Amino acid sequence: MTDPLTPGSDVPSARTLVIIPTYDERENLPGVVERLLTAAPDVAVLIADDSSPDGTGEVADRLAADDTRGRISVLHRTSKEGLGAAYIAGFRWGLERGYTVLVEMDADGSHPPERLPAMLAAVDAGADLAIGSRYVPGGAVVNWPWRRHVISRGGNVYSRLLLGVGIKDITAGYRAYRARAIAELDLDSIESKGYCFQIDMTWRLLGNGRSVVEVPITFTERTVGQSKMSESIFREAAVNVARWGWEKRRRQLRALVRR
Ligand SMILES: Nc1nc2c(ncn2[C@@H]2O[C@H](COP(=O)(O)OP(=O)(O)OP(=O)(O)O)[C@@H](O)[C@H]2O)c(=O)[nH]1
Ligand SMILES: [Mg+2]
Repeated sequence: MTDPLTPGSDVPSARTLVIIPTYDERENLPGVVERLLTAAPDVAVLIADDSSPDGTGEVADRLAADDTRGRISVLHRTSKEGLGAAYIAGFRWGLERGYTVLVEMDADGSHPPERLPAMLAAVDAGADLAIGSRYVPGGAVVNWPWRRHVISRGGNVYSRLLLGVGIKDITAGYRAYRARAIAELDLDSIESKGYCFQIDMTWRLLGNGRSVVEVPITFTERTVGQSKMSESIFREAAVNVARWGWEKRRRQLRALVRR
């Protein structure tokens, strides 16, 4: 039912929480939050900081204190546990407070906040997950060396082939989820840490029959701060995707034999 005081409050995106995980993003965070709240002034923001040595947590506290509308909260976590764990803590925080859309966004400026309204519109139109995608028509990547293109494209082709799904940018980290689709997951069982977390989440949603759409975005590589991409993050994704693909084939084979 529509709340007469808040136009449009009957759509899921009327209660959106944007979760921004941070580790050493002191220089990037204020600009990203400002762009976000300009592009989408009615969202709430949760900064999930893993006790960054560079003082990002204090920068986040200051941003929260300065926002006269009280839209910004900070989750101070005690140790660096990876992107996946920070998002899971953020999801729990958002679900407990009744948010109906949960958004993942990096703090390094790679994910354009200006595209968030289009992603939220996709969820309001019925999608359970709207992925901000680099690899659908209209999407792009700016400022990547050729090696990063190869790794990212290769990771997507690998995942598409092994998992048998049609999603073009399954590793993307810019996402808007219908909160209900996350609430039905067993969050405790998600162990993926790096960008494998994104594949893991997508795979689980698809397994639950949830709908996924891709909304084109232009991804711009960070210009400030250090990337946290590492070989172990890459390996985690390669091994897990192969395992999930194998488990799927085994299930299909078993079903065939039983017939
Ligand atoms: N809380 C928390 N945030 C993290 C952790 N690792 C990375 N992040 C944040 O997650 C976001 C993505 O990390 P990036 O280093 O940009 O990784 P990436 O986007 O996969 O790699 P690049 O494209 O090279 O930048 C950024 O906002 C990071 O600050 C972590 O262990 N804990
Ligand atoms: Mg990045």
